This record gives sequence, C-alpha cells and structure tokens, in this order.
Amino acid sequence: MRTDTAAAIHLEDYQPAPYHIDTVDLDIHLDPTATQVKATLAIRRREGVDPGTPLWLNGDETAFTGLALNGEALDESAYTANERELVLHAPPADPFTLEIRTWVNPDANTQLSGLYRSSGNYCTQCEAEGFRRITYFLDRPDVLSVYTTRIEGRKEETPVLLGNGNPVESGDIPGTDHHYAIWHDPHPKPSYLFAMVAGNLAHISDSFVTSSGRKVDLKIYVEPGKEDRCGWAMDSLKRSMKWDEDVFGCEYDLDVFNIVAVSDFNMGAMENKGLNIFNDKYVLADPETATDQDYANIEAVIAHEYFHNWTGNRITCRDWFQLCLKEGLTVFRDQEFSSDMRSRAVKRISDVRLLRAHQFPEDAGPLAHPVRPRKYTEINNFYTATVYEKGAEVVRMLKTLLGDSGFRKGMDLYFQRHDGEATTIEAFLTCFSEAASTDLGQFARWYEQAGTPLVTAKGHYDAAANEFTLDLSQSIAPLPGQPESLPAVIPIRFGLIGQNGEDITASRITGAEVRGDVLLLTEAKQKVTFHGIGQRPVPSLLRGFSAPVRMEAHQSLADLTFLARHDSDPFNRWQAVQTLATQELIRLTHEARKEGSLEADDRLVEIFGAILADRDLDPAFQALALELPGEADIAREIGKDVDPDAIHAARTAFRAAIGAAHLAAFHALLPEATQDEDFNPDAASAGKRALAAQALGYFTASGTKAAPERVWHAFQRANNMSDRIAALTILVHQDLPKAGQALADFRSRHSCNSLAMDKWFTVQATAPAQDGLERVKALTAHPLFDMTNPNRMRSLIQAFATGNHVQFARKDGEGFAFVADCVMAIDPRNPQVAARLLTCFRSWRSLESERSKHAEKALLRISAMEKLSRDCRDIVDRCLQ
Ligand code: TYR
Repeated sequence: MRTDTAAAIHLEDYQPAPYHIDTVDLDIHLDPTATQVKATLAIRRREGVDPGTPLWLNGDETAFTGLALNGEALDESAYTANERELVLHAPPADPFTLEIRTWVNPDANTQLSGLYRSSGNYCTQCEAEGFRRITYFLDRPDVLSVYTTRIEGRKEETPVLLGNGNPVESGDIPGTDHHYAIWHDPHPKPSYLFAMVAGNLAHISDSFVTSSGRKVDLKIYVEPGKEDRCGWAMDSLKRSMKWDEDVFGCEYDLDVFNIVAVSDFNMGAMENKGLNIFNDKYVLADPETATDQDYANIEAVIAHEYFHNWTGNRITCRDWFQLCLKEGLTVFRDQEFSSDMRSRAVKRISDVRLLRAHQFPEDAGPLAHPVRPRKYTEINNFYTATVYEKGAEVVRMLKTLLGDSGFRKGMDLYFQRHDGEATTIEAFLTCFSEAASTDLGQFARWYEQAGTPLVTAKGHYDAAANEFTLDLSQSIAPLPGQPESLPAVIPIRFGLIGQNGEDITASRITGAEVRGDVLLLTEAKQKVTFHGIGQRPVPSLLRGFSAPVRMEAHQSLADLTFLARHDSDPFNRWQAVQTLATQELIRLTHEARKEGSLEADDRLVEIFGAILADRDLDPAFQALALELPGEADIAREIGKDVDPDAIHAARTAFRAAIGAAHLAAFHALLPEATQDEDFNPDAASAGKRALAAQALGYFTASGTKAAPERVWHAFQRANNMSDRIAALTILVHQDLPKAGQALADFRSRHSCNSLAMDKWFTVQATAPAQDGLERVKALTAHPLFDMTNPNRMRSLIQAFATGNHVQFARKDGEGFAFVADCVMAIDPRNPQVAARLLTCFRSWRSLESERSKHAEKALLRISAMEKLSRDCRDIVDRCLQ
C-alpha cells in the first residue's frame, strides 16, 4: 500500500537517465493470481556517465523473483530489490543485458494500474507509472525502447492474446493447454505506452488504406455479445485516420490498429501504441442505449487516442511536466476533428461550456496550476482540465496568432524535427517561432502561469473625431504560490458592429498590434483606438472565444440584446445571451437570499422568445442558447459567500418565467415531431432532439397543467436513448407523478446494460429534491450498483458531488460527510479514482460560512485518515492549504 508522504518532484531538477534501454523483451505467462514476467533489457550507459554509476529501476508493489546479468545469476550483494526499487550497485561499463523476473497478481490489482483483470480479461494500464507494477524499469517517458512481447496463457481462458505493434508469431504449446503470441513494435516508445490484453473477446474488423497505399487491419475487441455496438466507433476511427492525413499529413505506421473496450477503467481511454484500450463507455453505442452526447463523445475519444499516435507516441514527452505537450495538443486536434465532422459553432460553444464548468473553477481555487506545472507529488493528479482543456486553448491561440498556414508550417516542422524523440514545450514553441519567424517568449507565459486572466474592456465613442476607443486591461487574481503574474499575449478576435448589424471596418487601428480581425493585448493596460468610425458601434469582443479568459465588457442591456440578435459571430451571439442570463440570475440569486421577489425581467425573458422564433438558426444552436448557465457557473461568477439554495431558486424561477412566456413556441417543438423518424446519430438530427428536449423542459418548468402527461407520453414514445433520458430527467427532477413508474420501466428495460443503467443512477443522483441525499445513499445498496467499478461509482457518487449542488452542499453538512465517507471507502482500493472524486471539494472556500465550515470538517476528517494514499493526501493538503 502506498501510504508514504512522497516528496515533491520539481521540473528544474530534471536530469536525463544515466542509462538507455534499447530493447525490451517481455515474456509473460498469464495466471489470474500468479503471472510470471521475465523482462530482458538491453542496457547501455549514456555518453558521459561514469562507468559503474548505479542503475536504479522503479518498482511499485513489485514482487521480485530473480535477476541475471548477461545471462549469469548475480550475487545478492550486487543489487537491492524490494517493492519500490531494483538497484544494480555497480553495472558493467559496457552494454549489458539484464534479465529480471517478477511476479504479478492481476486479480488483487484493484488500483487498475499495471496488469489487472476486468470481467475476467487481462489488460494493462501503464500511463503514467503503471509499467513499474509489472516489472522494474526506468519508468519515465524519456527512456525509449523497442519492445517485443511474448504472451502465453491457457487457450480456454485467453483465446485472444494482444500486444503492441505487429503480430509476429503465434501457436500452441505442444503437450499443454497453453498457446502463445509474439508481438513486435518497431517504434521505440516509453514504457507508459506498453500494453497487453488477453482474454475471451469478440471483435469486429475493417480496414483502412493509408495515403501511401498501405492496408491497415482494424479491429475493435469487446466482451462477447457487445460486438453489435461497435459500428460507430469503427466508423469514427476510419474518419479519424483519413482526417489526420488530410489536415496534418499524419499517416498511420503499423500493419494493425487494435482497440479493446474494457468495463473497468480509471479514465476515458489510453493511446498504447497500436493497441488502444478504452473505457467501454467510449466505444459502445446503439440508439437504444446511447445518447447523442455518447455518440459525439465516442467520436471525439476515438479520434483523440488515434491522434496520439503522432502527438504523444511518435513524439512523446521528455518528463511528466510536459504532459500538455501531448494532451493539450491532442485535445486541440480532436476538437478540430469534431468541428469538421459537425457544426463548428456548436462544437465551440460546447467546448467553452465545459472549459468554464471544469477548468475555470480549478484555475480559481486551491488546485490551480499552470498548464505546465512546475512540481507534483502524484502525477496522476495532473490529468486535469487545465492540462487538457486549457492546454488545447493555448494551442488554439497559437493558431489564431500565426494563422492557418503559419500554424501548419510549425506543426510540420515539429513532426519533422522531433519524430522519435521525447521533447518539451520549449522545443514545440521553437518550431512555431522559427516557422513563422516570430518571437513567442511572452506567449510562453500561458504555459507557466496559473489562473484565468480577467480582461476588462470599456468602449467610448467620440463622434466628433470619428473614433472609437477601447480601454483594455488584463490581470490574474492572486493564487496560492502565485501572488503576482505578468501580462500574457491575449489574442482578441473582434468586430465593430454598425446599426444595420454589419461589421464596420476601421481605417486605422492604433494602440495594439492587429493581425486581421485579431488584436493583441500584451500589456496590463492598453488603449486601442479605431479611426474612421462614422457611427457609434457595438463592439463584439473575444469572438469565437479567442482566448481562455474571463471578459468583462461592461455592455448595456441594449447592446447585449443587439449582439444576441445581430452578431455575425455565432459564438458571441450565444455569449451575449449567456451574459444577459448570468446577470439576471445573479440578481435573482440576491433576491432569493433576502427572500425578495423572484420575478424575472421581461426584457430578458423576451430574448429567449427571439431565439425560438428565429427560423434561420440551427436547432443545435437554439438548444444551446436556451440552456441557462448552470448552477456551478452562477456560483463561480458570484465567487464568494455562495448559497447554492438561492442559486437553485433563482434558476428555477427564471426557467419557469421563460417557459410560461413562450409556452406556445415550446409546445410546437415538443419531441413528438422527431420521434417518428428513423434514428440517425448525425449532428443535424441530434440538434433537433436537443431542441425538443429543451422545449419539453421549459414546457414543464412553466407549470402548465398539461405538462406531466406530455412528459410521460414522451418518455413512453421515445425510440432512442436521448429522448428517453431527457424525459426521464424531467420526470425525476421535477418530481412528476409518473417519475417512479418511469424509473421502474427504465430499469426493467435496461437492467442488463450497465452503461444504460449508469444514466439511471445519474438521473437520480442529480435530482435536487429534498430527499436527494437519502435517495443516493439508498442507491449505494442497489444490486446493480458497484462502488468498485469506476463508471458505476462516477454515475452515482461523482454525479451527486458535481451535479447536485443543493444536496452536496447541504446546509447541515450531510452531503459533504457522505462524499467524504465514499472517498475514504474507495481510497484503499483505488487511490486514483478516490482522489478525483475528492477534487469536488475544490471550491469549498467560496461557500457561505456555515457550509464552508462543514466542508472543511469533511476535508479534515479525510486528512486524518490513517494510511491515506499519496493521491488523496496531495489533493486534501492542497484543498486545505
Ligand atoms: N493518455 C490518456 C488520454 O488520452 C489518458 C490516461 C491517463 C488514461 C492515465 C489512463 C490513465 O491511467 O487522455
């Protein structure tokens, strides 16, 4: 058990490893409780390292069974071997081979890191530091080796044997019930990309011909009986392969590409070379059990893992501080892919919503860290929204600054120069500054500073001078460990809109560097003047969300309403509605707190009528524009002394007012209109369903008498999961009379499908009802619930903690206490998953005092737990600091 309080690891201490490991030959004999692993490593001293320098290999609960050097057994005094390390005290000066024998108990591996079993099948997860749980190794991303893997197992138990790279050989072992397979991966890779899978698996196959004419065999493996739900994933894979060739010139480089879906997985999916392993949630889909969001997620995650083949695998990270080098860049690439497959505007809005919901709060609290952190104690805790999503935003800004062709030139140079290397953010940025002959010194601050910059803008029109000026400023509020910050380069895409709704062009712009329609804010304060402006314009700033900042533009209700109707930039049209709605929700929240009137401002209610009435809008866009900011978004904007009950009351009242005011329009959009069509997962059909679901929600929120029956009707008639879950959510969250019956129906229909049942748990976990917590507690004892499976746990406990603010942050502290109990129950089995759940406390200091006291008490209780894992220790310490 890892109970130590490990010392922090610092970026500035980086040293290359003293030894290279050129080849790794693994011989793995599978057994559920006693798998034997023999690793033969060809080791070479790095140039300049003193002969005899000890070779220190990582382990983690690793069971040592034997060691030989150049084929000879070693005297015990020549080495130290324990759970955590294998040290060869005085290795030979010349290249040598080390043969290490270890023993693994996959059945006992509940952390799901290293070699473990899921539904009886063997699988591995080695990122970040799982390989050392299989054998001792220089388990760090800058040690690149060519792997050959021989896997042997009982034919009956493990008919399928998969490894990285290409299949080389397979066969029976005469006189036994065993067989074996040998896989060889010619591309040198770090140990975190190692994988093997063995078990009883079904598959679907297809193929792809690359741009240079090579045929690649594609297979997706799943537990038998699930093959008919893999079609969408395969389709997404083939589109990803084509897209990466077309857009980035990246071609696949092995004869086979295999994907395996497993039902026990800590994260989303893993890009192991040639053998991606997925959480089955991101592979399996059919209309009966998957929502449109599931389809979109599968497409994005399949693309993400596939794209890692170049950004992550061919070019990997020098050390884990550079994690954003592969993750931020690859998220950017998968976002671009989805934008090309779907509506770019809708994708952008959805991504920004996620960024604000997850990354902004992280960046504003005790868990804030730069996109490239400078220190960590547990690397698993740095697979964060900041590294991934803000990391992607930084790459997007690079593209905005350099333009399409400058960006592509930089990427080409990066691929050409660093292929086969483990590299750094500096090396990445150098490719762009060279390719585009530009200095990115100040831009690099985006990787170095934590916190979301606040940009303020104040416009002033001088009719006599025909000038419009913008007073701009940027700042980052002090954070733990970062009392001050320096100005970053903030690309602000802008337009000035004239009275007829069209953009006006300035004759000249002074006070900032301008590239096309992007102005660069580079100082703490800047005055930008637009000359030759003959009428008072309405500025539209940060179009397309051109930088991950908070923008306070101090615009009037009239100007924002104007933008909501006329901005040619769809993102900012949506943003104008959001800004207006947020302001109104904050006002109503203050009213709710003093028990004042919860009557919404008619002018704001009317904005939503205009969206509904605009037939030119894409239904998917309308659906997003109708979605009010979430309770967490409102809390974040309020920032301190937060009262979740007041926020909930305000939001409920505003929704009711919108529903009542536009009842007829919502009625006309109710789901029946979409339900008779054959199901199609494409973006256009998904958009129509999303709009119908919004309509049903507002129709019900209005309180109209007809609603309960209509929702029940919609639930019963649903011919796909999106419609069904939308209706079920309304029934349960509004506590309508048929809620119980609908839950029972859903359960009997889907009880054999755990991914569908996860939705059933989530709907109940997120119900804001008074007895919400009691219900969640009762559900933990449900026969289909399983705290040890990460997906099940997240569907109930994490969904409650992150999606049910009123109940999680109950005034009596019971919500916090319950989640703390869960964290402590999960931690001994699976620290990584426990630590992630624990991050739901990160905004506790912004709550009003009674609630924050309870949250602190819960955190202190976790902190006092005996044998708390390093993962949870790290999070709890930072939350309390
Ligand atoms: N590299 C994976 C990705 O593509 C993330 C991952 C990280 C997966 C750690 C599993 C894991 O244990 O995002």
